Amino acid sequence: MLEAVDMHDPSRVAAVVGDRALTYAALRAAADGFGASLVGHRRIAVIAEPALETIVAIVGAIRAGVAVVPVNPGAGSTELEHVLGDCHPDLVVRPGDVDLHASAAAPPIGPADSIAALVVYTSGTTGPPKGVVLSHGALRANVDAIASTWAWTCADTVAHCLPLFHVHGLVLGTLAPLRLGGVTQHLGRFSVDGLAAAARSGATMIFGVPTMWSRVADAVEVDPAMASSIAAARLLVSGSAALPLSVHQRLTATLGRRVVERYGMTETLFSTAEAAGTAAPPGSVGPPLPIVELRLVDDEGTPLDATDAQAIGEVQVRGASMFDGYLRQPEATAAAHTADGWFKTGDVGTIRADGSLRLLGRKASDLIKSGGYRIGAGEIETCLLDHPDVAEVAVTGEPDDDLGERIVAWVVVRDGRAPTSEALIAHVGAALAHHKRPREIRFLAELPRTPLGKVVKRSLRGTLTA
Ligand code: MCA
Ligand code: AMP
Repeated sequence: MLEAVDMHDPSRVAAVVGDRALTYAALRAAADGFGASLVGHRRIAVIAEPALETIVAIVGAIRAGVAVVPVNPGAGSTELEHVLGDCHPDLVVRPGDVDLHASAAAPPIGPADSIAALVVYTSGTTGPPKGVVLSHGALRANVDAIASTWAWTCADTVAHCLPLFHVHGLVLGTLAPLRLGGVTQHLGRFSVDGLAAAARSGATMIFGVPTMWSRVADAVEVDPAMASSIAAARLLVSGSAALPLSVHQRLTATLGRRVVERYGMTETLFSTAEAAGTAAPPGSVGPPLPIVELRLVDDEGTPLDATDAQAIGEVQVRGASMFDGYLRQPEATAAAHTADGWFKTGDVGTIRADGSLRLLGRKASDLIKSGGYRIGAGEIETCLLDHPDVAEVAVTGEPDDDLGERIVAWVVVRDGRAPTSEALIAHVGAALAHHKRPREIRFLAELPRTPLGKVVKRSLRGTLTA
């Protein structure tokens, strides 16, 4: 997947994080120096701070054929223990462990396509996060397909401020430009100023989640100079969650440019993308990439007529960029696929007459998308039930203008206890990741339940406006 790094112009800048940069020659030397230290290792965990050292460690390991588990640097104790206990890394690497001046005698021999390159942890509806195993071949096929859709070449610089522990920031924002010989520029922390400055200094592509684009819309509407800087990039891309129509329209009006959408999932990598310069109606996430087969099925799993633009069903995907399975979880892997090998995304959509996909929602209401992060309600419920003051809990994702959905925890406290919201939010933050903290705690005397005892989350939502 990253053998191509050897072929790129050594004097060209490869990676920029904040105000530090590495050329291809420096990246290759440091990455292969690091990779050479991993002899005998199968899998390493990398605490994925946005830093050049993180990029060097990940590139070095991947080039050496050692799988990388990128870990959220803000992971709390329970989450970290789970991830490290589940993937058994041979080594846990932090940025301070990586020497940017290391070097290796010779480049490693390119690993086979079938070897695991990444294991990315992501939430499901129940239980703790699962490790999604992605091979070199899947990454290569996916990057090359999306590059052809976007006419993405070594002349492009991608600017972004996405986390490096999910595939949006890591695969699309970082590894793809390095495979293609272009530049990956990470701003460290999200800021609209930073994105505008990057575009002024030559960034040609800007990648973000809808929450970022919504904040860009707020900023550019009151700052025409910032608007023209951002509009100078040739491709503005939104993904990881639905871009609200209003944000799409505001950006088009202010920038004079359309933000294009693409759709993906940790398990499938990127499945659809609008081509640069297309004029599809807002809400379209584009047609399937050339290597992706996509279909809709009804509730019984029967495929729907692909030419029927009215048909609504679950999106199923297969092709060369699919994951190998959930790490050490063959049952979960099998349950996520049909007998004939289609991956069940859980997303619901329609296919327009022009072949592009339009997403309408998800089958499971227990998966929350907040700020572009995928969060399982069950993981937060389990965590809150560990708190001594909590008797019962239900977690939901409520509509939110900025985040898409915000996490709300509905809590019944134990008799005689009176925890504060802050204490419960801090409890989740210490155990899980910061973005899994509920934004709001609602205390209730009891949870609405069916006669069989199942919580009726829909009725909880009704009480928000009451
Ligand atoms: C947040 N804060 C809180 C709480 N939550 N304080 C108290 N209680 C809470 N519950 C604090 C934060 O710590 C922060 O404080 C401040 O409030 C603002 O937080 P927030 O609104 O979350 O803003 P943010 O921290 O700037 O984050 C927004 C973000 C972030 C930058 C958009 O959500 C993000 O990076 N999202 C990207 C997710 C992503 O990459 N997903 C891709 C998955 P302070 O300022 O003091 O720190 S891959 C995928 O989906 C597929 C494959 C695909 O298709 O891409
Ligand atoms: P994750 O595995 O964190 O990558 O989350 C994948 C999920 O994000 C998908 O199953 C979708 O529900 C959602 N998603 C990704 N891209 C888009 C998009 N462009 N529009 C709507 N939802 C999206």
